[in-house]
Amino acid sequence: QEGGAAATAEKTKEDYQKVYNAIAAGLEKEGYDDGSLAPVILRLAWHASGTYDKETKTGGSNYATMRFPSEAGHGANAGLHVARDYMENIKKQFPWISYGDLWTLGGVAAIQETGGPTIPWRPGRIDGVEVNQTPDGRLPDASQGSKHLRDIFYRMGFNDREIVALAGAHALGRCHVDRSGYDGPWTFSPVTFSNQFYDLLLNEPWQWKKWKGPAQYEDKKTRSLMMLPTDMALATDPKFKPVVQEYAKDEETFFKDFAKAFATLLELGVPEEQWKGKQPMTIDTA
Ligand code: DDH
Repeated sequence: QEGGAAATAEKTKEDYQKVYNAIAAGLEKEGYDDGSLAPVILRLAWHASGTYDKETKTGGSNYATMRFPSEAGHGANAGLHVARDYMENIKKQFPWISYGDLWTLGGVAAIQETGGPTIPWRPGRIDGVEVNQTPDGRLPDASQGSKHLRDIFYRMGFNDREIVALAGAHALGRCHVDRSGYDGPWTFSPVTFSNQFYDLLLNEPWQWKKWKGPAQYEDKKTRSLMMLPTDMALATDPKFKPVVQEYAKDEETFFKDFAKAFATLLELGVPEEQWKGKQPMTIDTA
């Protein structure tokens, strides 16, 4: 017997480590943004998972529905073809892995390979069909404030502390005018995972950027960094702010909380029986 269920049932940690290593091997890319594909690959994992709605149990990472034109075309997903195209090459080398497992494993690689915490991860997602796509509007809108953040993240099942922890991913990457309309990186080292986002958010003086683009903040001193209105909401909301202060001071606690919340995010929408009793595993850095 070749291929099919029999072949996928036998996969071990070593098989997933090989996929991870292949993803990790190509992350560095001279000439692209800040020299790494890790941020955009992380964003793919997040947008594939963050569509989850706990009431209807729809959306999430299970079906990898961003493969289909409708969901790929949602405004929030602009630019993520860069990450999906990269993953397509990995899929050719490991055709047995589901897209949901592949994309979420990419998120794990993006965090771990840029110096972030170890993210517990397990395989079990299956490829869905077009009717599994979620409607537009499930991912956060950067122009809004605290209420919107809570509406969006409570819908996924997260609490206030987890909202703040997950937002620390903006230590990585940047905004692109031709994707979201916003412009610039959040931190001075956008290819290193750290707690710098919180420190800058609290301790830099910020001002509204004067430009024709959407309302965003820039740092007064260098005018090279940015914050979205939703990022700034974390520093002003009375419940979010103490957590921002805690993470700005204590990177270890941030790493611990981020790893837990991000691992949960990556599993949203996957029915329990699909894990087949398997516990999350640890994949080593490449
Ligand atoms: Fe984000 N994010 N994000 N984000 N995000 C953007 C880029 C990146 C929001 C809006 C934007 C999370 C939360 C939020 C990453 C990871 C995560 C951009 C710019 C916008 C806009 C896109 C572009 O122009 O290319 C908003 C709003 C929220 C929120 O309200 C909470 C979370 C939870 C994560 C995560 O990974 C856990 C990453 C990485 C990027 C950088 C992408 C890149 O190409 O670089």
